[in-house]
Amino acid sequence: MARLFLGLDSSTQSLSALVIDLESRKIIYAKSLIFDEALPQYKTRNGVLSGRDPLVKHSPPQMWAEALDLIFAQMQKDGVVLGEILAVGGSGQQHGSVYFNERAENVLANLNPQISLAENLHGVFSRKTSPIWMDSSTAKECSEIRKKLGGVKYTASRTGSDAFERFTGPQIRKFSKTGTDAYKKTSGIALVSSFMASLLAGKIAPIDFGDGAGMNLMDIRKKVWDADALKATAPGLKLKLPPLVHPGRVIGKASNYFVEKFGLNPEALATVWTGDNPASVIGLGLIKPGQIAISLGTSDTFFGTMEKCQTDENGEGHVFGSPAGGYMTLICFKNGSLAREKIRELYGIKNWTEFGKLVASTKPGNDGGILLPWFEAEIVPRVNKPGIHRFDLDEKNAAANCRAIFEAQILSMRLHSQWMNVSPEKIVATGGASNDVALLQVMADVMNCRVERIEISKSAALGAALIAAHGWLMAAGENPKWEKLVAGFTAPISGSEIRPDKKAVRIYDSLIEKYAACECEALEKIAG
Ligand code: XUL
Repeated sequence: MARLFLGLDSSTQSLSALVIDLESRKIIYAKSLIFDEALPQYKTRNGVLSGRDPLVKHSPPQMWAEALDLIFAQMQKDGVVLGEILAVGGSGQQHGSVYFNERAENVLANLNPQISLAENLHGVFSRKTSPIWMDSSTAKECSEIRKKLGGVKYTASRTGSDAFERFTGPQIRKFSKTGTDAYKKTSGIALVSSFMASLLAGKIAPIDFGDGAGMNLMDIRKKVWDADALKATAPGLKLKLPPLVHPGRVIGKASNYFVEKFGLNPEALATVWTGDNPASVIGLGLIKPGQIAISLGTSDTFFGTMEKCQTDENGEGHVFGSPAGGYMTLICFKNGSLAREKIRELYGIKNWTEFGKLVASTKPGNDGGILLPWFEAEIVPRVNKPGIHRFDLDEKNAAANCRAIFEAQILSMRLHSQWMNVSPEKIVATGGASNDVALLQVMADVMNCRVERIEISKSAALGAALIAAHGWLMAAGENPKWEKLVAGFTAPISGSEIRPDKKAVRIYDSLIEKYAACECEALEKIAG
């Protein structure tokens, strides 16, 4: 008999639903709904409201709720057997926050299936819009919190990350300073993940260790709210936050709203949601320490699992709780695909095949030529003044510059992930640029480990479904092993494995020092 679990992923631009059958180990349904297209009345662009201040990025929480109605209706229309779903879980874009007033609890407990979720939620928000992870308007609040917590190193070792502009604590602090009355009227603060879980469960849902770690409010080692961080952030904050728990834990039965309206199984369990990155760790099958994923997108992200909590003294990387127990790390490099494209444009190279040919015509190590491709302000290392820097590299040599950008990006990942103390056993490459074999070969050689490709598009929703299945099995008294649970769902693309070349590995082992020195020199020059 089939055992079905539903995973939802509420991301910046869309809401995705994915159903797995644990028995046949198959994804039996996957669909996404793009906010801008399906809900134009909210007037978002890529899921985000445009305001006067370009640093401020908010989204309407009613839109996320309305999308939940639409995706359930779509599943019903597509014949998904909602009456057989055993548990529903989910993931949300990290760091975004939703603000409830005292009416919320009662409204959630009595959701009326005759009207929409958005209508049900009318009048429960103490803040109309939700700041999201793209918001970078809280630099002042970050430095205030960091100062109160004793600096970068201490903030990172305490909460898993230095105070970052997109993190929830600084967003809450800004709200408490600028909208004092509305802050006072706020009785509950949710993350995007726990907000969506609250709708499913019909009660205020807990926040999980994975997403909770992206707030600068959780003690990363003890996994409880950190009293000093709460105090440094906003008055009376403890009372506004739900408990912190393990992702996938059962909250209770799913709200009757979904049973009556869409025919969801009345016995279906609502489980605790997590952030999209912790969910992707599961959806990509990164269960054992040393399993790393590199997502090559607009920005490049380096993430993976870690057994013991190890934080970054320089405050560049993040540590979150992993749904599989232990920890996960995440390092975000802003100059990813956009920087690669800039080099392609700069040298008038037609396409990526041509680009790859030029890279292949040069030698690993590029005869010592180094490029620092900070076309945009960079997060890691922190660079506020964009610019590109060349060392022993002829600007006119197109082929050498093509190799140089690939090498710089991967050498930077190696250098800036050293604090994790994890030697990668395998790297899973995902995202648009992971089709590029030349780039993956540089990755295998610089990192000295095998690289496999995997299709990322639904990894967060898949992870969410697997986390829900884990929670359901735990509640049923079983103790499922994560490796067994993900088996079959997270296979790499067949024939995609790339192995390191021993000679090239030796070259990069010595080049890393020169790369680090070049970075220091450029950073000093920028600092003036
Ligand atoms: C992670 C982060 C983003 C969002 C995107 O720290 O800010 O990856 O989670 O949804």
